[in-house]
Amino acid sequence: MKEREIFSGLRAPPPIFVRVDGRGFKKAIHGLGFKKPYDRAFASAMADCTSMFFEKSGFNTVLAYLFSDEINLFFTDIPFKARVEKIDSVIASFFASALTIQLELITPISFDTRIVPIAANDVTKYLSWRQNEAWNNCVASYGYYILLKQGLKPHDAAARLKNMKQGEIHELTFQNGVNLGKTPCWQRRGIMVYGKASNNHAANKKIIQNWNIPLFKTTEGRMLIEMLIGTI
Ligand SMILES: Nc1nc2c(ncn2[C@@H]2O[C@H](COP(=O)(O)OP(=O)(O)O)[C@@H](O)[C@H]2O)c(=O)[nH]1
Ligand SMILES: [Mg+2]
Repeated sequence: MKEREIFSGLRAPPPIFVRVDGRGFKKAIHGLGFKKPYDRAFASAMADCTSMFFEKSGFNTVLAYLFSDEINLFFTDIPFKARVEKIDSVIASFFASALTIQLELITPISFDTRIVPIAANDVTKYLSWRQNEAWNNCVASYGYYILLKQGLKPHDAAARLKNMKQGEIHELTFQNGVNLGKTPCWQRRGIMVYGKASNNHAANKKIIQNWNIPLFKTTEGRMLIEMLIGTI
């Protein structure tokens, strides 16, 4: 019967990103009392899960970038002979377990994962794409909750937002007391987690959560990434 395990030979040679996303988190975290659209406690729990991943998963993670319910993990080497089934299932279950611990949940939650092969010199491009998504997400979710506050039904708020240009959403939030450009950096740009070798000893890595990251498309952002992936 072993020969029926027909997917076990599928491999994803590094370098790769693994993108982890909470499944149906709109519903899953509803009722836990998190502030909308952003709650620092939720972001903190996600960042702490990511720190736990660095410390306790046994994976050798180069860097992580997260926002909302999404975590991007970059690897240049991978255990399990890089078997896709192992990578996806172990990482997804690690995060589900970690978040359950962090939030003391009593209802099961799940994450999905996907593997994205990315050459080292395209890491910045990939991260800029995700960071742009974080920013679009920030604009849209503030706009959405302001429309709800104005009395629109969720369905109508979503439809209205779809027809608005970014500039119009900025104007709408501004008129309602939210200057999107002045919202906390972690909401606009996301959060990074990475290891910092202390005492010149790679095994002795201190895990850093950086809540004040640059834009990846700037020189400062590129330099941070290049420093972490060791190309400078
Ligand atoms: N209240 C609250 N909800 C959040 C926060 N961050 C993420 N979420 C929720 O997580 C969802 C993540 O989006 P997405 O993955 O597209 O939708 P999903 O299919 O419901 O997981 C958002 O729509 C929010 O409902 C937060 O800080 N506070
Ligand atoms: Mg999700």
